[in-house]
Amino acid sequence: MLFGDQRLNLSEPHVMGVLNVTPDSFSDGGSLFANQYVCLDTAMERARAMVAEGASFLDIGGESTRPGADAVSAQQELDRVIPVIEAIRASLDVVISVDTSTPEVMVAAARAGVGLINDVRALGRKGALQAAADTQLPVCLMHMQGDPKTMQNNPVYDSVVEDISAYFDERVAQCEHAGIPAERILIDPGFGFGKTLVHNLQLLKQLSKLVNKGLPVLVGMSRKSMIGHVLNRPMDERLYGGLSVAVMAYERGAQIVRVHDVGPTVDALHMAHAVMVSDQI
Ligand code: PT1
Repeated sequence: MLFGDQRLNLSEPHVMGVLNVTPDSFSDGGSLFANQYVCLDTAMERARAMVAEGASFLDIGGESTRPGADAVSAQQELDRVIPVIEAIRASLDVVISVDTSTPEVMVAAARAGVGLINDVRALGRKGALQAAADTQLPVCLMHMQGDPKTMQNNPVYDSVVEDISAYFDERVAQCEHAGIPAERILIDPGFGFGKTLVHNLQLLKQLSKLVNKGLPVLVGMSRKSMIGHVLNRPMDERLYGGLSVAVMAYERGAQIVRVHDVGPTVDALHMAHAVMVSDQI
């Protein structure tokens, strides 16, 4: 699949490293906000480290979307993400993904050289479908029930996997209508976005049903509360749980795994991949 000017072979697993440039990021490991200068320096240090550890993508986000997070202005987001995108683009060989729902940010990030638009609101904001179509970049459509502020109070589904599968059928059709062909669409079930623990576990177990649509699947479970709740571990002790679910997602057909701990995840998926292709040698 072509991400801007970089091509990735999605028959192998890929790791997307999280680079948050928000003051209120949910995971301390990714939060880099202090002041403009320290922020850019620290962000670049993290970016270099994640590329050295084998990340194929770096996902740059200027709006926290963890449960309970507040909204930010478009200008705030632009000020946070564009300098980081430009600096990475100038010095690192990696596909840059912009984690945004804001049309102006999509357009500016595309000009600055990103290869993927990652939108947790699946291009649902006014003007987002058109902005994303205009960039001609691939887009990752993530499923979310509700909005970040309130999504975790009592999420309900008839059947979580069927509901999300139907949601993507409809959303992909709307994207195609707006000028985004299916060849440029990735999907993500949105672990932790308006889902109970049981919803998240069922989604992972039955992830193959989403993979079956034929679109590349991206997942993000790194350090999330679904791991914390099962293991009764705080944020900084969820690595082994995260590696377990990363491998399970890959085995079920997910091609891209969004994580904070790039090096360990690259090793885990590399090992899993060797097993998965062993009968094709
Ligand atoms: C994700 C994702 C994302 N997650 C994509 N983008 C976040 N494509 C940000 C918790 O339950 O999964 N896919 N961008 C981070 N959001 C959350 C959600 C963080 C839930 C934590 C939780 O702890």
